[in-house]
Amino acid sequence: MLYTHAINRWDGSGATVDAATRTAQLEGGGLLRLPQLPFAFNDAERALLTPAVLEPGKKNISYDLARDRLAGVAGDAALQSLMHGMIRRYAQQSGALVEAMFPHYRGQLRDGRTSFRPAEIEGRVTSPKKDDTRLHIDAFPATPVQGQRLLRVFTNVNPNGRPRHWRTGEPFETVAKRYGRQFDPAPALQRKLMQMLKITKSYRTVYDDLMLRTHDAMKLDPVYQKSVAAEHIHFAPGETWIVFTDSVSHAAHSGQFLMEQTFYLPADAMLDPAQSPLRILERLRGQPLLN
Ligand SMILES: O=C(O)CCC(=O)C(=O)O
Ligand SMILES: [Fe+2]
Repeated sequence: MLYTHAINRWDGSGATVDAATRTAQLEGGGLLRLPQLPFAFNDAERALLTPAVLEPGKKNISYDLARDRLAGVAGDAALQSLMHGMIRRYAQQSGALVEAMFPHYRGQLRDGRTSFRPAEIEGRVTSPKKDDTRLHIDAFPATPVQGQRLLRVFTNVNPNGRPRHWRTGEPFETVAKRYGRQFDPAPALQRKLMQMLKITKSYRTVYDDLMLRTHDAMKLDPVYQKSVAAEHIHFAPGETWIVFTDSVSHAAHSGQFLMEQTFYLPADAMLDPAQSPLRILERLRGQPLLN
């Protein structure tokens, strides 16, 4: 479901519905679209709008607000500093936005990575599992979330009027019934070893394992990709959108120049934790999954 909101400032003002309604839309698997919330680049920062700012082999520039660390930028100190200021501002503004829009989550959201994506998606060659033009739910091999939600804010910053073309697919519970119910997770010892060998940044729980298998199975199933009901969305430059990408099936087909901020939220901090992928999978499989 797509819900359009009139919010037009990063402090959340311009809203026409109350916070509980917004939060319920988000938790129910909705994508909240804010067509009047652009992210402004100043005159100097417009020089950053080129894939030439990427280090060779990288598709994103990434920033860690907690550590104030920028990665993936090719360029001299002046360019690094310009990039740093721009991406840090996006991290702070998107943080202020979600705090204002979802007061229920205040104090519970943790900042994840911020990214700037100056490369064109269409025609990019990647391995099937890394191919985000295929419908998927987000789950990352090296970064277990241990049941936490992945809340993400995106803004199209394309300077040439080009939209970002997405598709969104079926609800999480339907995806989970199709895939997440059938897998046997890897043994705990193997997952423990992956942590010890630093293949994963923390312990990959059964939940993380099942989410990753679901992510891979979706992407590796060409019949599913072709036949599943999905809605096309074209986000114009100047639009911002917010979605739980661990539960909302999505694919990004084309577009260039995007800002993105990830937040982690404990499942139990939701208004309705029963709608979290963790609780849905636990219910379908009849067992706790954070082991
Ligand atoms: O780059 C995009 O538009 C979205 C790609 C994607 O699947 C994601 O960031 O989770
Ligand atoms: Fe994704």
